[in-house]
Amino acid sequence: MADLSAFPITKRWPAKDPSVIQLYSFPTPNGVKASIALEEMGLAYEPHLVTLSDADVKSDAFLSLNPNNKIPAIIDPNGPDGPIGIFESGAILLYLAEKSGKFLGATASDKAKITQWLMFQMGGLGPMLGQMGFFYKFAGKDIEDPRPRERYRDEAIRLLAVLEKELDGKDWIVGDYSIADMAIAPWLNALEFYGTKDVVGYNDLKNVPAYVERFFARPAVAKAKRIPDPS
Ligand SMILES: N[C@@H](CCC(=O)N[C@@H](CS)C(=O)NCC(=O)O)C(=O)O
Repeated sequence: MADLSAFPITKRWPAKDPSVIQLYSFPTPNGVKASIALEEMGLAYEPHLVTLSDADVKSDAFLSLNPNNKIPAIIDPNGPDGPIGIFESGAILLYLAEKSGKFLGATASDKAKITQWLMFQMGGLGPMLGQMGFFYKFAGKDIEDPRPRERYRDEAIRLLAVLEKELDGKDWIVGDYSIADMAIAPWLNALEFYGTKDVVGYNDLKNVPAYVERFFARPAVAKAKRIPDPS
């Protein structure tokens, strides 16, 4: 039986089965990337609900696994050299894809392209849409100066146009479904939550909405999008 006692987080969120991957998350676009990957790859795991309140993500227990106080994070008791903790959703996707041998492309070129689009999400799509959400739905909406709102709106529109073009004639962003899709599609879905679909002209697009629908119709995705159960 794996011993996870070296990870202080397991005191606050105890592992029922320490022999399987421990997931610490909340079902946001970044959080569900990890649960979607675990479900799609058929890896055994145990989800723990870590809310976005300071009492959870900024607790000493959570910071011991992710000093950057953000979900998702995992512990793999069966890492390459023994138990390993990992944070940053993109790093988790790459790690799980390498571990399972799935969704990272069949060739070195596919792998490079999948990594490229994963980075596009991590460095562009996610941060820009997240900031747009702040300025349209959350505290930023009360700021009178329209420039931050317009800046993130315009960047979101530009990024959506990039994806609309890339997805022309394709079901998935690279080849036959990959961790790049697991990163990108949950973020596109966040436009609904932010109430910004009209603002960015989402319904005037063709390929992007069809892609998001295709993604959420996958049984593993439909299941994982509420893991860990927030209720
Ligand atoms: N780059 C990080 C971002 C993760 C992130 O922003 N997580 C948010 C929820 S989507 C969070 O935990 N926020 C809590 C906080 O910042 O206090 C990743 O992709 O894992």
